[in-house]
Parts: sequence; structure tokens; C-alpha cells
Amino acid sequence: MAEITELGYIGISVSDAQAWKTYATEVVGLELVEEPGESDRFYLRMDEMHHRIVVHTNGNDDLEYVGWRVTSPKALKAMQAQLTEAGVDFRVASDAECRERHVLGLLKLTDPGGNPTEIYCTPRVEADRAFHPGRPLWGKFIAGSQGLGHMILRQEDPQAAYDFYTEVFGMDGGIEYKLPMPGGGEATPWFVHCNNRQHSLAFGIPNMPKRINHLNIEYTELDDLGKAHDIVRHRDIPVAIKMGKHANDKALSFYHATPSGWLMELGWNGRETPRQEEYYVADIWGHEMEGKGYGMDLEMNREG
Ligand code: MBD
Ligand code: FE
Repeated sequence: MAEITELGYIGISVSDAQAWKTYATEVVGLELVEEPGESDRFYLRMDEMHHRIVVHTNGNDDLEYVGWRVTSPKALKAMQAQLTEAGVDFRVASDAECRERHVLGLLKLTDPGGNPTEIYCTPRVEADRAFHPGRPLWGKFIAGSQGLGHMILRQEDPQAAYDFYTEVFGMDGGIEYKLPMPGGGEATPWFVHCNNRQHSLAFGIPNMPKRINHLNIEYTELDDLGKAHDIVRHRDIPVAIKMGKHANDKALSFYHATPSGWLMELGWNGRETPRQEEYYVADIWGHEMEGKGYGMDLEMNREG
């Protein structure tokens, strides 16, 4: 069976391109790449890949598409067979569409939640261009074969999503928390992985107005996370979840609003994917709710 190997790229649409350029470089430290003749988009870089995030301007401030990598053209062909077998509609992308994504092979489909989804092989690697962060960093981003980070995506039917991502994409995971919600009720988020990053995708939180709730990106150095936190605070960027340590991936992280209104979770020190699934009823410490209304109204701290 062919398996997805990483969350390789995402496309987002934004209404305020300048705010996003400033935010991505000066707050997060991503590298801005602008290609001649492509005035409707710019790229954000994290490692040696040509890009990890495509930012489409004049859009509606949501996720546009998600790109999942497979190892090779051989694996992409096997993936086509798996999609057909599972009865999932997909389309083999044209040469022009492959060129647009800077990959050599591409399938287009939607996941069970209706999220535009792409499976690709053989991305363009800018081996001769060192990654150059948008602001000084002590370290770099955790990317490479762990992919760009993780996301929470909207799914109406988490069980259907789990079956899709595990049985068709070859990922693994499960429900990893039972958390009280402030208005009563319980959230049971699901987490799935495809490499050493403890999760590349999560879903199963209620009330998501957008396709994306948050994107997580990790730094290799604690000081880069601390500096990002300082910059967020000094610029009065709304924080939804305070600094804290997750029980599942053990990462230190905090969540703040991007210029599009959905959240960015910046993190450090996530652990490698454990072999067996387990669930938690609270995070280790911190992660108290601060700003409400960002779709992360979850009690992750047992002290309240
Ligand atoms: C995460 O990255 C996360 O976003 C949540 C809600 C719980 C555990 C890890
Ligand atoms: Fe997260």
C-alpha cells in the first residue's frame, strides 16, 4: 500500500497581502519568495523546498488546498489505485497544474470534509538557495521529512475522516483527548500522523466557520519561540491560547490570530510519534484560554 509521507504544502487565500507579508516574515520568521509574473500570489519558505505555503491574494481568508506528499511517481500511481478502490473521486492534474505547484505529479480530490486536497510527488527543491529567515532566528523550522507542521481541518463526520486518512492515505492515529467545553459537552479531537511528527492533521472540534482552525509550525530552538511570543505580545496580536505544554506531542506552544482570523500555533520540542495510541483529559500545564471566539474554546487546563 502506498502511504502519504508528509504534509508538504498548503495554499491559503488572504484579503490583506501586505499584512500577511509583514506577519509571516517579522512575527513567524518565514522567508518571503515572490516569483516574477505571479502577482496574484506569493510563497512562504521554511526549508530547502521551493515553498511550503502559497498565499493567494485577494482571497477570502481561508485554506484553499492541502498538499500531501508521496515518495515517488510509483507511489502516486499506487495511490490512484487506492483512491479508485475506495471509490474516492479524483482527477489527474494537467502538466500546467503540476507546473503551477512546482511538482512532477499531482492528483486533485476533496477529503470527506470537503477540503480541497492534493496528492503529489517530486517537489522542486531549491538546493542552491539556503533558507533565509524573514527575521533573525537562532535555529530553523522543523520541516524536511516531517513536513511543514500540522493543521486542524473541518470535518463534519470525524469517523469518516479517520477512515479516509488511515485507510486510503495510510496514516495512523486516533482520538487523543476528551476535553470539557466551556458551554458544557465534551470535545474528542482526533489526531493522525504519517511520519515522526506526532500529528500532521487533527479534526473533530465543533463549530468551525472556516476549513482551517489552526496551522502549527515548530522551531528547533526555544529562543525562537520565546522571541515570537514577545513580538506577538508587543504588537498586541490577539492570543487565543496561552503558552503551555500539550499532553500528546509534549510540545510547548501558544496560539495567536493570523491576519486572516484563523489561528497560528507556534511550537517547540514536540516528541516523536509514539508507537501506541493513548488519550488525555488535560494538557500538562498552561494552554489556558485567553481570547474566545477563535474556535479553540476548549478547557485544556484542568485547573480551569
Ligand atoms: C495540539 O497541537 C492541539 O492543537 C490540540 C488542540 C491538542 C493537542 C495538540
Ligand atoms: Fe495544534
